[in-house]
Amino acid sequence: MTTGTLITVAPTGAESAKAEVPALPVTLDELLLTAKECEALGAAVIHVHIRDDDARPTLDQGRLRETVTALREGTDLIVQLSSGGAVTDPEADRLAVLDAGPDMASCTMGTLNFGDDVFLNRWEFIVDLHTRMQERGIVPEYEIFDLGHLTALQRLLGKYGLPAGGHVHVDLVMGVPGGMPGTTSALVAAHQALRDLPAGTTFSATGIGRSTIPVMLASLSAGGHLRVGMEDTVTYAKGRPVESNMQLVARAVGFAQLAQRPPLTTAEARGLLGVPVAAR
Ligand code: KMH
Ligand code: ZN
Repeated sequence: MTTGTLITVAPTGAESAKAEVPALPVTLDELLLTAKECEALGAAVIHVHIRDDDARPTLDQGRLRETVTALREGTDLIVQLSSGGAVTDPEADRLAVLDAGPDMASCTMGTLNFGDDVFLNRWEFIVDLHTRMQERGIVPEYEIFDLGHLTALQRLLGKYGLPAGGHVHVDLVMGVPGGMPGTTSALVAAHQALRDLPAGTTFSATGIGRSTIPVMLASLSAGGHLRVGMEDTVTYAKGRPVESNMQLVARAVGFAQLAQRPPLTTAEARGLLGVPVAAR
């Protein structure tokens, strides 16, 4: 059954430099303002990477906790912390992200070349993330950068059981150099592979860079949801830098409405993803 559209905003990421992308929200105040404005436009989930005082990516535990608290106090968004961090982050720091007590955390389902770098996600590390999230009632979003990551997820769920909340939600991150391309045919292939996952599995999709729009349209037509934001897209159109995350969320909301699948409210998103209100 086709539902409304879950819109996730990924406002910051770990890859873009503030000096090159001045509109990137990097301070807590900037992040909070972005979160409030994106929620007002129709986002229901925020996928969070944080920065230090020099705007460099960090997994500092104090800052993560402060960020979760501020987002909870200032918005009704589902707070999803990135456990992916930056490609240079050690596994221990990435696991410790869960200690900040988010509603959700990302869980990348395999290793891949990530541009000129390697984004390392060993099997044992994935199992650790999955089982710790089960124990703590943190709902995962499984990040799928390549088709084989869906096979790894099938194996993970078969061996270790369903995630907290009982619902499986994946995010197709498409167009990373080293992962699957951001094309309709790749999305259709991933969509078909979802049949091997538990009934009711839902998916979002995001296309990096210029694959943003094709992936958004393909996802909507396949019954999928949307992730947008400056983590993935810093150019709005040829020669036009993104002005703000709100600009990207507004575009996604417009496309979702055109598809007659309007944005889910935060309450509806909690129901879909199995994120309890009580956890807040
Ligand atoms: N920054 C990437 C290396 C995630 O947030 O879980 C990893 C990433 C995925 O963005
Ligand atoms: Zn991320």
